[in-house]
Amino acid sequence: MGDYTPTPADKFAFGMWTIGHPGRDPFGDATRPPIDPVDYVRGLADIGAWGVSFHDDDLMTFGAPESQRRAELDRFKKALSDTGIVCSMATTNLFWHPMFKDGAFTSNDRNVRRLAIQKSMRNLDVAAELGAPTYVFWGGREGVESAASKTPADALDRYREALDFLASYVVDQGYSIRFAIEPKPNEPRGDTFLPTVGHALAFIETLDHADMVGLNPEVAHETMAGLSFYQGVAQTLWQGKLFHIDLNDQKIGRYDQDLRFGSEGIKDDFMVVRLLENSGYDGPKHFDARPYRNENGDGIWDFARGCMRTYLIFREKAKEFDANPKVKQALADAGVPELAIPTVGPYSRATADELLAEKFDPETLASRGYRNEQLDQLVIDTILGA
Ligand code: GLT
Ligand code: MN
Ligand code: MN
Repeated sequence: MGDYTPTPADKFAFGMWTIGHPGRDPFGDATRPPIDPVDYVRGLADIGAWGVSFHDDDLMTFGAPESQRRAELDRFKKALSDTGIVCSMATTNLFWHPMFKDGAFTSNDRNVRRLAIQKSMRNLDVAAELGAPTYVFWGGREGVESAASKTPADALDRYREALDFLASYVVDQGYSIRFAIEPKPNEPRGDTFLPTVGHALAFIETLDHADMVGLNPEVAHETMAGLSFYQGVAQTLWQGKLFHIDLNDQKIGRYDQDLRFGSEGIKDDFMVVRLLENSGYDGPKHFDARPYRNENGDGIWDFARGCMRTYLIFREKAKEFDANPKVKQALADAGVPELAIPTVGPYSRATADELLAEKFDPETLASRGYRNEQLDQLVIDTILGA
């Protein structure tokens, strides 16, 4: 058994709003003080993390004079260079200020929409300065409570217009930044546009710079929608669109809980880690979670260490699973390798005729057992260390 101590080579990253979340919720005020961004970056380096991500407003006071914003940014940059923590992702806060109450890129107010694009352009400049390779778009306020309040096709047109404009801005400025859309079904809006991985993947295909745009799926968000995060990430990888990932945890059917990674859906989480490790995914393992509201002091760092530790445990378990001869046999018994064999191959008149002439015995086919119970028990045995 490893000691599960993370190192920067593991590429673990945390958002500025995660470990430092003050514990505010819809029913109660902050339970702990904010952390100075410089202390935050030092803390990340101390626990063996590699990267940090930020919203514009996490670093630079919204609406403050340019000189103040520059000073705030420079302090942060110095903390990065002092510690070696990299800026792994940036994003725009398009949800906190009351002006975004009707949406940002999809607000019915054209001036709010124009401001939202301007705010994103300004922070793309900062992202480029800090070397962030990925820019996330989480449309927190892009949605409705009253379905009649927006024509969905117009909202999607405006969403696309914003992303097309911003992608062209990135190209025009010569930045090496890719976009990652983060789907979420609801909260804070009653219904959100681009609610799931599937909706977002389909939307991306309509964009001018579709090749520059991928996804940032989040465990909690797909789980809220009642979907398997594992299957969502798998299809995202299959489509070459896993540009970033938000790891956390969530009980199904609840509000967005943003729990410590690996603390709830242990089986799906194990499968996700195995998938990421076996897929060659080389991006950040980014934790978008927050400590329990009743933590403070050391407790918030316990939370951060826990996210990474559980990932590393799953990584070791995944290797153990794949190396286990019993698992290899169980995979074969389940027919897993058989699914990798093409069914009919490319179409030709000859392959079509061959298939049409083939005789199948439905009774024989129906009588096959797939030994999935045995295979799944090995997943459980591995996770539980039996
Ligand atoms: C916000 C949200 C997250 C998003 C962040 C990016 S901020 O906390 O809950 O899921 O990833 O804007
Ligand atoms: Mn979330
Ligand atoms: Mn997220």
